[in-house]
Amino acid sequence: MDQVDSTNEYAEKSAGEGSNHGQLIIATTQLQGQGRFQRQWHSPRGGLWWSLVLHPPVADPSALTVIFGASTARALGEILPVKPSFKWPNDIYIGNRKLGGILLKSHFSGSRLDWVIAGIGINGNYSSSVLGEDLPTPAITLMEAAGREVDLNQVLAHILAEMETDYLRFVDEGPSKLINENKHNCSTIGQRVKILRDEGPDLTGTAMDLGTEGGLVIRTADNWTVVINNARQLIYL
Ligand code: BT5
Repeated sequence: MDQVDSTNEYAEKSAGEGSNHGQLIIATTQLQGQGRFQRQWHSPRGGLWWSLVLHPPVADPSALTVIFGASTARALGEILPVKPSFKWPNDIYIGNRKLGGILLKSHFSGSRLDWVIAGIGINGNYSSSVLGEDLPTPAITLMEAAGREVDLNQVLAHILAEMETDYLRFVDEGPSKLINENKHNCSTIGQRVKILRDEGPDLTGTAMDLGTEGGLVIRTADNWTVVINNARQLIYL
């Protein structure tokens, strides 16, 4: 589509009406792109904004956020002269600048998983200055990372191919091997972080590892090891 409020919202409606596994919704620009926790996602023309409808035959799809973060970072690393990393749980970074993000939405009937929407946004062929001054973390675009305009169709095709490989493995063998193989590229590991949670108090510690299900393993100052599965915000200290 040329323009849509949010490809995720569109894909959710479409999945609710019975759209097939593998349907891809892609838009040139989004008027109300969404981040996590109702945060706004800036989606100017020249970026890659898409959502994929999936019907995974699994009980718990939550590890797909980290898995798709790893697939996307790996795919982009094969195209760009610099290698992106993924930050737990859902960000793609180059150095300390945010290139893109992932928004996973799951829908259950009782305990049965109906569908998952994997929404991905990557800054493309524009200068990050068009995103405005209000971003808490600096942004970067594919054009800035590559030093020239990039072919967005080629980038998308490459990311989707890596996602598909990882998705099929996830369905087949679960998350743990994939996470283990990709965690060397998770730049959260080794950092001191503060985690703001909806359930439970804030937590400060060092990110040690990714858990087998995609959680973040934190060692606190008093030497407790805690696995975090949900965080409203992760602050790097
Ligand atoms: C994310 O949320 O990083 C997930 C973003 C997912 C966007 C895709 S685009 C296709 C699909 N359709 C949608 O409507 N959404 C998905 P979060 O971790 O909550 O980060 C959001 C924060 O990133 C914002 O509060 C801003 O600070 C910052 N931000 C917003 N737009 C940005 C951009 N274009 N580049 C870098 N940072 C941005």
